Amino acid sequence: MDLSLTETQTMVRDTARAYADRVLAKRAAAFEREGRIDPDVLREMASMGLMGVNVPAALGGAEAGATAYALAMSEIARGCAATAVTMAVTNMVGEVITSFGTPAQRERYVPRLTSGEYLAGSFALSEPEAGSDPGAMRTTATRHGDRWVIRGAKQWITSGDIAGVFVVWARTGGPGTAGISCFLVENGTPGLRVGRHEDKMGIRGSTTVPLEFDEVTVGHDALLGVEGGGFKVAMMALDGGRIGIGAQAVGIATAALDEAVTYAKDRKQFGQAIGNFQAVQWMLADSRTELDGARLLVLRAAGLKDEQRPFSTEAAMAKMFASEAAWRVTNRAVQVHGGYGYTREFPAERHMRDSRVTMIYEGTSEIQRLVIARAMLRG
Ligand code: COS
Repeated sequence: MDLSLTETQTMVRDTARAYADRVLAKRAAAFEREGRIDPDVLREMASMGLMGVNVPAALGGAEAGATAYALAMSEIARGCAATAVTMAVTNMVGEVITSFGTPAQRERYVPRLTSGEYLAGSFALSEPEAGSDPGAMRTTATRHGDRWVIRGAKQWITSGDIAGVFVVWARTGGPGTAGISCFLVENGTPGLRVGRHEDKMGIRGSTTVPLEFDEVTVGHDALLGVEGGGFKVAMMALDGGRIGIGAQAVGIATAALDEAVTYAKDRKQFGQAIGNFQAVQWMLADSRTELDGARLLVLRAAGLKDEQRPFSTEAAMAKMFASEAAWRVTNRAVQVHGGYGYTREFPAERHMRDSRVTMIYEGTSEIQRLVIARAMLRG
């Protein structure tokens, strides 16, 4: 098994790593305090190819593949988890339009996402009554001649206030997953109303908003993929998205563990560095091992995606394991810091709060287990 990286993968990782160290790690606490990410940061990331890592160069992407994307995602998350999720969803939107869009849709939207002309893309699937079960969505799109009228509400929409384009799922047919279609809706379309920011536990620099669709009218050319095929578009996009969230969890945990190691070497109690105590060493050793396991699962899923082999189950395993490992690793990092870990003086508590959502968004850990078990039992 060859775990070495290609020249392109190394270059993309190193670009993201340098930017995380030079800019993001220093500004993450301020982004959290202000509840927003500096738009110039998002534009700079686009100019470095980070908003379309796995998108063709012809559409402005880096065309570097899924593994390079996962590596870059971990590095950006190591610097700032909120910036990383903005990048994750924007990349996912760029990829889904590239995969399912018509040539006109691709040319209209993808270069705007990859260039930073749009600060972000948004993925509008979840609803107040349809989170883990998107097949129960109530938002509808009704055809009137050559136009579609969208009515309903979406919830938990990452970057919904700054996105240039939304991928929106709505019911165009009967009940269940087969009655769902997917549309591209531009920001500023009349009737699309953005609600107030959610007051979240973590990733507070990334905005999360509800959306209301009050007779939002779009042309027939806004349909992404085939009528009734929207649910599969969502599932396939989420398969790739889950690699990104697994990679984000790895990045957050890496930051927390690095800080725990530094602290364990510096902090003295009972006349010596606390890193000399076995109780602390075991926490560090467990964290390092779990983190490497998480990283390998993420890279395996990304590698399968690069080889265009099935990766749905592997992506679910990577996301579930990495997000749960990140929770344990960040929790231990707080513990190593003792009383200081519980204060905002050290970033350990932010990493712990930031990591928590990776067990929830783009499919809860419970949904990942369901995906994994179903595939086993089906086989
Ligand atoms: N790729 C392609 N197609 C897929 C797929 C995938 N990964 N997963 C399911 N499908 C297809 C199925 O093959 C099925 O097709 P047919 O009707 O042609 O047989 C269709 O989609 C419906 O699948 P299924 O019956 O399994 O749907 P369920 O309603 O049981 O839902 C889960 C399956 C639970 C996996 C899905 O609802 C899910 O992922 N939920 C979590 C949603 C989520 O992540 N939300 C977060 C939003 S973004 S923050």
